[in-house]
Amino acid sequence: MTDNRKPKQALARRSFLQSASALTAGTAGVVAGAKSALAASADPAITELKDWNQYLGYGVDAQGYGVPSSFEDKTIRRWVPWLTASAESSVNFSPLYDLTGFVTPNGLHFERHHGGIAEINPAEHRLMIHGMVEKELVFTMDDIKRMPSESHFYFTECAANSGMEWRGAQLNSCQFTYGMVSTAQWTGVPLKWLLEYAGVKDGAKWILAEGADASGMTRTIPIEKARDDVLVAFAQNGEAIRPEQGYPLRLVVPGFEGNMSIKWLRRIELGDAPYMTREETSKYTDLLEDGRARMFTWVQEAKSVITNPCPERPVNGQGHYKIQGLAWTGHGKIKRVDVSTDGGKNWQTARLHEPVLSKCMTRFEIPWEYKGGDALLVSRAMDETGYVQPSMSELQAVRGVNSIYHNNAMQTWLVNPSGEVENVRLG
Ligand SMILES: Nc1nc2c(c(=O)[nH]1)N[C@H]1C(S)=C(S)[C@@H](COP(=O)(O)O)O[C@H]1N2
Ligand SMILES: [Mo]
Repeated sequence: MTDNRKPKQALARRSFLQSASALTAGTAGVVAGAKSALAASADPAITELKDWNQYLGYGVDAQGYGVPSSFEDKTIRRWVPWLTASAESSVNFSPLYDLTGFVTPNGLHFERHHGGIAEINPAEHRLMIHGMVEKELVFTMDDIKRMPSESHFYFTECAANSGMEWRGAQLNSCQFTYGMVSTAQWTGVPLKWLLEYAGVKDGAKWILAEGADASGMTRTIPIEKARDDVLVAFAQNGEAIRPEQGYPLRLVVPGFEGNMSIKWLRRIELGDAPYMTREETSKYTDLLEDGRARMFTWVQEAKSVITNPCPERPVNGQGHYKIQGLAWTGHGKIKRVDVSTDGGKNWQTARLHEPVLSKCMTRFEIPWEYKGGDALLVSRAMDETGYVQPSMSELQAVRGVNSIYHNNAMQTWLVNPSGEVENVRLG
């Protein structure tokens, strides 16, 4: 992997045992709950001298771009080959249970493409603004980067996240049922400034955004939203947007269904009526019981999921754990998350990790003692508008069971006596 490996040389042994025992004393309260704390003298991880403590490590990274520890090679995106016809029009799900905080590392952000990942040379990329504007504009990437910019943390969730679960628990997996949501710090130029340069003509009510990929993805966005918080982003978590996230330029439409955040953005047209594209008529509509379909259901409503424990992260015997997970809402900030361990009979309010940001994922956490037997873990998010995440039966009462999109119902994980965790439906 690296080409600057040197023969290993013995180093003097560092005196690290003292600091190890000081650490144990400092965390005694927490450790008291641990199942079996080995005495230091009986623990080979402490008593045996390891290679990494005796020999020089590798030199500075010769490849120029760091990668995670080789011990973390199971922390990866995964896809379900039978779910879609091809890898070019597919989904790669984020491993939510291996993440901490609320930022999704760039290599683990979920991916959803309709025509594969476009490989765009930024020198040949342009953004055109035309239609009902005073002057039509064409921007190079250099033009965009010279303009004033802003950085914001926003979640992106595909409207089809948890879409397989409408009629009952399907996949026994947190990754495949919830992994189409991710959060990044996006840097770019607020779209409202570009629209100001162009001069919006009276009567312009809608914008059409179009991607430069093979799918030529197009979506209509109301002008009020375009003039609010939409970003024309060129960076993601401090570096250029990754190819799979829309390099070199994408739209970020905070709080709205992910489909509207057009990647590989090349064109914005202003008009006086919605454009009724495929992605907002045939797709991304919600078929109701009476045969009518809801359209333009943009906002991703409050939703939460327990990421640990979960089917991929079972419980290892009785004892003290923390239940943690993620909550988000397209309407602003998460106000509260309640957690139940008995299927919703009793609830406790979880602690939210700061900062709690608008239209961004929020991490919640609560201590839990598993006393054996069956436990039914549920989380319920509430947002700053007072909206409370519904149960599946409440959601089905208004939407029926034909929908694919916008399933934000509460999720239940059943912890069974062996410690395994199962995806179950409580109603
Ligand atoms: N040009 C273009 N933009 C696109 C798509 C696409 O296929 N092409 N997929 C959309 C969908 S359905 C979603 S959910 C989000 C996913 O963004 P991500 O791949 O960065 O997670 O991008 C949206 N933008
Ligand atoms: Mo999507």
